[in-house]
Formats: sequence, C-alpha cells, structure tokens
Amino acid sequence: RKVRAPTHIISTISDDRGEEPCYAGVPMSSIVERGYGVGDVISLLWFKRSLPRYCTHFIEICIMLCADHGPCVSGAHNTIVTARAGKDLVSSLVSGLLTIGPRFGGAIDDAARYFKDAYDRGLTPYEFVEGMKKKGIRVPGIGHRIKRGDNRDKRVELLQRFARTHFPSVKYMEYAIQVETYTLSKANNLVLNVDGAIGSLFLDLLAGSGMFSKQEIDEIVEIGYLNGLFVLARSIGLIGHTFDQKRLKQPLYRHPWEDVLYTK
Ligand code: Q5B
Repeated sequence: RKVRAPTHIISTISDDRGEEPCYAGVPMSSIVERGYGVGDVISLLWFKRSLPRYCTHFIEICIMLCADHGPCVSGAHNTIVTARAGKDLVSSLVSGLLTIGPRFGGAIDDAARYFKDAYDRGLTPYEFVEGMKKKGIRVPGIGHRIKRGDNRDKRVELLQRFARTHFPSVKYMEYAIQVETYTLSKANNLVLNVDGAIGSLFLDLLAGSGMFSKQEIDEIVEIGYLNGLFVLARSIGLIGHTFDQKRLKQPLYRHPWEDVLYTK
C-alpha cells in the first residue's frame, strides 16, 4: 500500500508536470489550436471552466476598455512619478496598481455585492440609495470625477450595448441603470461609472450564462474576483506609461510649490 506524504499546497487551476502545461485541464496546444483568446484563458484560470464565446468576448472588452484612462488618473500618476524617480518597470507598475481601491477602479466587487443584494431583496432604487446614505456608505459604482449626466462615459455605453445584444438577460444592468436615474436626479456627477457597469453586467453574465450554480455565484461575489479585471487591464496602461516616461527621458518629478496650499 502506497502512503502519500501530506502536501503543503493544494492547487486546482493549472498543471505543468506533463509534456505541456494545462489550464483547468485544457492543454496549451488546444488553447493555441482552438484559437482561444485572453478571455478564454481568464475563464480557465479564474473560473476553472470554458465559458461561451459571448462571455469571453465580454471579458476581453472589459480588459480593452479599462486598459488605460489617460495620465491624470491616480494609478497612471503614481506610475509616472515612480518611473521619473528612476525606478524599474515592476516598481513603477506596482506603485500605480497600489492606488486601485474603493475610490479608484477597485469598486467593481462592491458594486456587484451591493447591486446584487439590493436587486435580490427587491429594493427600489430609492430604498437602496437612501439606505446606503443612512449607513454613510457611498454607492460603489456610482460617481465620477469628470463624467457627468450630460457627459456620460462612453465605456459604460459600449459595455451595455454589447450586453443588450449578446446576453440572455440584463436584469442587474437594468437595475443599475434605474439606480443611476435616481442618483442623477440628486446630483449631476452621480453617473453609473465603469466599475458599476462591469459589476452589474458581470452579475448578469454569471446569472444568465447557465454556467454557474447559485452557490458558485455567491462565492465569486463574496471572494471578489471582479476587481481583478481592472487590475489586469490597467496593468497594460501602467506598463505603457512606464515605457513612455523612459522613452521621453523625463527627469525627476517634483510637485510645484504654487500648487500646494501651505497653511498652519
Ligand atoms: N457622492 C468616484 O468623487 C468618486 C457618491 C456620492 C453617494 C456615491 C466618488 C465615489 C464610489 C466609488 C467608485 C470608481 C471618488 C470610479 C474609476 C476608474 C476611472 C477613473 C477616472 C478610470 C468621485 C461630491 C458629492 C458629495 C458626495 C456625493 C459622490 N459619490 N454619494 N454615492 N457613490 N464613488 N469608484 O468627484 O452632499 O456634497 O457631500 O467614491 O465607484 O475609478 O477616470 O478618473 O478608468 O481610470 O471626488 O474611470 O463618486 O466627488 O467626493 O466631491 O462628492 O457627491 O457624498 O456629496 P468626487 P466628491 P455632498 S471609476
């Protein structure tokens, strides 16, 4: 009888021991031969299953739309300052990534959690938004520094248009739009932002694709997979900003005194 020594690590997503690496049991040659894209690879390594093409295409659109949003956002700014301080690629990248969080880019999971809870409990947008206000919590996925009711985020529109055409159901998206209609009636800056659009639409992908059980959806939302989409996507742009600064041979950044209010 063979006695197996206890292992220190359990891994279920990939295996590199055979002739070729496998992602969730799918060998690399199949990934290449079947013409899989990055959305398929994310499906295998994050969700441990092959998803239908419209789902992997949606994931790829999220990655493309969130890859960059100019040099002025928190992440790019940090990366630019770090690159200009002479630091290497990884340092410049992580210094930008570390700004991703509840205010910037990292509101997708909370948007999914709160929209799901509110929709599933049958709360009206008024009850949901005012309930959040009473608790002193900003609605994740709502609000933007530069987007307004009369200057909407094109990325949100593109994601919603894709989902309307390809998703079997968009009930969470429609709910998020109703929430936005209510928040916009309160203030012009309270638009559904890209985090809120991805959070609500991913709920529709999970619930409508028939590929996930209810327990699996609850676990995905609870663990919080979806900020990973923004982190992955924005890494593309942050790496680009690092190369840009190096190419331009930009000197050490120092913020101008005139732009600081020195006060006692
Ligand atoms: N108010 C995003 O705030 C921002 C409210 C709200 C209720 C809300 C804010 C917020 C939730 C987190 C979120 C993702 C911090 C944003 C992104 C990626 C990006 C970034 C880019 C890219 C902006 C003015 C008044 C105040 C507030 C009230 C604001 N938000 N009330 N629920 N959600 N959102 N983050 O402009 O009465 O005057 O006190 O935290 O979803 O990160 O491009 O930049 O791709 O890189 O600083 O798109 O909305 O507004 O703080 O001056 O608030 O609105 O309570 O009310 P702002 P504030 P009052 S997408």
